[in-house]
Amino acid sequence: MLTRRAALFGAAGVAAAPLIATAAKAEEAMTPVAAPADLSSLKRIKRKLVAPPFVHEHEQIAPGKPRIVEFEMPIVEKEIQVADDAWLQGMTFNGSIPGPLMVVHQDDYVELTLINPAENLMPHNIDFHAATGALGGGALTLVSPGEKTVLRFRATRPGTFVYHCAPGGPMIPWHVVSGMVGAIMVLPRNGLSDHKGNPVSYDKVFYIGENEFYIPKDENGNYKRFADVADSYPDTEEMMNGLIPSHVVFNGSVGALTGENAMTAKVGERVLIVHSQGNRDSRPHLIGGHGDLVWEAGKFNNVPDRDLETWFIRGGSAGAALYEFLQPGIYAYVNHNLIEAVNLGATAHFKVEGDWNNDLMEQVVAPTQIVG
Ligand SMILES: [Cu+2]
Repeated sequence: MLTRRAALFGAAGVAAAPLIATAAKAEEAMTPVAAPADLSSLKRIKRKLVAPPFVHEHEQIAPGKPRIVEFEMPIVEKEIQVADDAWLQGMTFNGSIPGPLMVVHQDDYVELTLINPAENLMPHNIDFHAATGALGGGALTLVSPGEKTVLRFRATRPGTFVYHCAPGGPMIPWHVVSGMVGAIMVLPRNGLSDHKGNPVSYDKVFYIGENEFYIPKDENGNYKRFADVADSYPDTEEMMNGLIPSHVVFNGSVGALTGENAMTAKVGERVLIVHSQGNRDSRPHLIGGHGDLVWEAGKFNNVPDRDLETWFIRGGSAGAALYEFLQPGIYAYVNHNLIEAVNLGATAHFKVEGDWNNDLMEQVVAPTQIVG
């Protein structure tokens, strides 16, 4: 049985996973010693992050030379209701699951102030898959409750990339499956290009973060509810190690993007859907629609796939799909493991307005009784 202290500081975890802990420590020991970069000639811009599926204001084509783009993110530990009968002791970037989508252009500098408020219990950090060196910034950003830090990195590669908390040992998967994962989109300076290299733009962008949760049940079959994150750790870890999630959801809870919370679009609008999964593979599918252009691995230097029915999101990555809606209606956007979509929660809705096109589809005879 793990003590609360062991859960807090990862002591038991270090013993359980010596290789991971050693690897992390080796990197952490390499403190950068070079002189600070002089970026005083660069313009700065502050971006205010917004909760997914929405995305902060940004230009698709970079308006000038590379800039320093400033973001500020508090880490929030809080209980989150993830279904009618289930609660998660969540750990979040900026208070949302997933963390907010950050948008910059290639060769911009991302300058993040990461804040771990004193009321939190856990040390946290951030590993940007878009960044180079020092565990993606993880080795330079470990903050205990009551601390903050500023990390700057140059976004050299265009694409959609995951960021996540990675504080060492078994704390890494636990923090990720507790919600500490988000994404950054690094746009090419001239914006996106299609399969022929021609410019392509989007009318709307939505960010869908898929998370799986491992919420244990009690002897009566009810989901257990815990006092705080540390209290939740031993039982949750046991459930995690079974690798069978209790919930697979988009944007933090069952129904977060369905019904009244559906994403909206109009016929003729091109919608970019960024989809991340920090820990586990997924296979997004838009029922009744397609992916016109899909950067399945999310990296915009690669030629996008066309006309996809379902695309694959590798665990630990974010992909992007562009689709022009051609018919009105409610579209379900699902993880096409349909057990996960329907029974475990991984369904979102798009509500699309506009005129129906009978050339694309028409009900020739409505369902009726067979006579004779
Ligand atoms: Cu964390």
